[in-house]
Amino acid sequence: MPRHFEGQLTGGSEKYAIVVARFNDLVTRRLLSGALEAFGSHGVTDEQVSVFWVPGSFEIPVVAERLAFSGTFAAVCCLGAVIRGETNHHEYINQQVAGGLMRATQASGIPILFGVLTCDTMEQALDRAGGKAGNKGCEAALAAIEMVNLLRQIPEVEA
Ligand code: DLZ
Repeated sequence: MPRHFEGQLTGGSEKYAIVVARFNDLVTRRLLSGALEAFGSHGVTDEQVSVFWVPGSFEIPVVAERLAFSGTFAAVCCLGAVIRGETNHHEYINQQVAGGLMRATQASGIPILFGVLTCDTMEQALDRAGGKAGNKGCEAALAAIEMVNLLRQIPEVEA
C-alpha cells in the first residue's frame, strides 16, 4: 500500500498574501470576500492575511512574484476577472498572467494560486464569484492552505 500525502485544510500561524485586480471590481471584490471567508473559516485570521490591490490582472504577476520571494508569505492568492471584450486584448492578458504566475511559483517554490477568472461575459464571471458556479476566490484560498500543508511534508531539495 503506497503512502499518500495530502495537505490538510487547517491554517497554522503562517502569513498569506492576496493580490487582487481592481479592473472589473464588481467581480473581484466578490472573489476577495470569498477568499477572506474561506481563510477565516479554516483558521487563518485577518491578521495573517495581507491584501495587495493592483490596477488590472496584467499587473498581478510582478506583485505576486515580489511577494513570493519576500520570505514573508507562505502562499500568494491571485484574484482577477478577465472578460472578453470587443478586441482580443483579453487573450494577451490571460496568457501573460497564467505564464507569469506559473514561472513565479516554480522559481520561488511558494504556492501562487490562480484565482483569475477568464470569461466570455460578465454573467459568467459573476456566476463564479459567489453565484451559481461557486466562488473561485474561496477555492484559491483553500488551495493555498492545502498546498502550504502539503509542501511542508516534502523535504526541501538543494538546487
Ligand atoms: C485593459 C484591460 C482590459 C481591456 N480588460 C481587462 C480585463 O478584462 N480584466 C482585467 O483584469 N484587466 C483588464 N485590463 C487592464 C489590464 O489588466 C492592465 O491593467 C492595463 O492594460 C494596464 O497595464
